[in-house]
Amino acid sequence: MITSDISSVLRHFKTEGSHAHARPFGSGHIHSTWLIEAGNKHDPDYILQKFNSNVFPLTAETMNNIRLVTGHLRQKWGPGSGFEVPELIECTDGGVYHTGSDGVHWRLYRRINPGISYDQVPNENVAYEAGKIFGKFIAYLSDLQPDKLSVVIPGFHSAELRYEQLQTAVKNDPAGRRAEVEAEIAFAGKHYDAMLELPRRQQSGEVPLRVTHNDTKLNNVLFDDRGRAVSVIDLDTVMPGLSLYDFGDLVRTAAGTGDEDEADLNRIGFNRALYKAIEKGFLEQTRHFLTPAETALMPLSARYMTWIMGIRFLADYINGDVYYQTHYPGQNLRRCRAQFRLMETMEF
Ligand code: ADP
Ligand code: GN1
Ligand code: MG
Repeated sequence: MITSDISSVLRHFKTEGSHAHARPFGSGHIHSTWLIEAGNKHDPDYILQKFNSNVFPLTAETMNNIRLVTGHLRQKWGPGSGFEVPELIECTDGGVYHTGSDGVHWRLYRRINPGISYDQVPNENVAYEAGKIFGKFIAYLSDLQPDKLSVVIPGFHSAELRYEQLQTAVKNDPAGRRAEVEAEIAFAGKHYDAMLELPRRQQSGEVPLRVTHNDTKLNNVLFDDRGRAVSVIDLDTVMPGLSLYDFGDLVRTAAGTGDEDEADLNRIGFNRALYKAIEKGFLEQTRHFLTPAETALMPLSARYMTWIMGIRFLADYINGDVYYQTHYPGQNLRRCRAQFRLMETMEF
């Protein structure tokens, strides 16, 4: 079944075939996503997204970044390469997104099929493949000048900015939740100085700005049914960044045990073999151009990104769950606690 609302959005895109079903899809925290299944098995399926302009207010710039990056990747990751570049479907008016009369933005991708995604890593091969495809992603974009891309979320992975945002949340305490999370606020503060090592090494020039993905969680990689990573999706945050952000966030999501919102903290642990598999895949693609500091700081980057995500979930909990999609009360706090436990268990 397809509701009339979804049908009327789809009408603005140049699609092929008929559409039989639409159902909520994936486990992203930002956009609302539906899988649009074709009426006939020879026709393509699509991925429809209601774009979150609260998180990405620079919609045109964000979509333009995606166009630039997919265009660049397509030159190297073309047909026959075994990789699939996400493909935006053009609108009937020639644009790459449709704005409804209520101001809501929509976009449509061709579905990468089967396009298997994992919220938790099932084995070392998946960890290795994910490391390799994100390494390849940075390598293939290394000849695209970072300043060609718009900075769509300034300070996205800045420890200073994220810590300041946490302090603002704590000070204003808009949802009256502060007293409940004093231990987590203290944990965030205890590690702040150590995290500043990364921005310091960036300022010194030892760690360069590159075009990076910046949202390299494991479920932003799609796999085929033989366990090969075939695509990198969720390109909204591709902008100037550090290779270490990409490596670190992948380790956060693919080298640990337990869900991102695991309630039983005893189930959270860091798996060094998975870490090594990610590192192997990533370095195979990048070691020839990474600077010595980028390689040396890889373990720190895993702690850094896990800390950043922990404090972002914490700030959102204190703010009353206004940023991330949540499915039950207290989910952001659970996510925060799980990140902090993971960070504590990381040994390299
Ligand atoms: P969010 O920013 O909310 O995480 P994503 O762009 O990651 O949104 O999409 C959410 C989910 O939809 C993904 O985790 C994936 O399962 C699925 N998905 C997105 N784009 C595609 C695509 N082109 N082909 C197949 N699945 C996709
Ligand atoms: C969000 O879009 P998604 O679910 O892949 C977030 C990331 C966080 C992640 C935590 C734009 O990613 O920064 O790491 O949740 N994306 C944005 O799971 O804030
Ligand atoms: Mg995603």
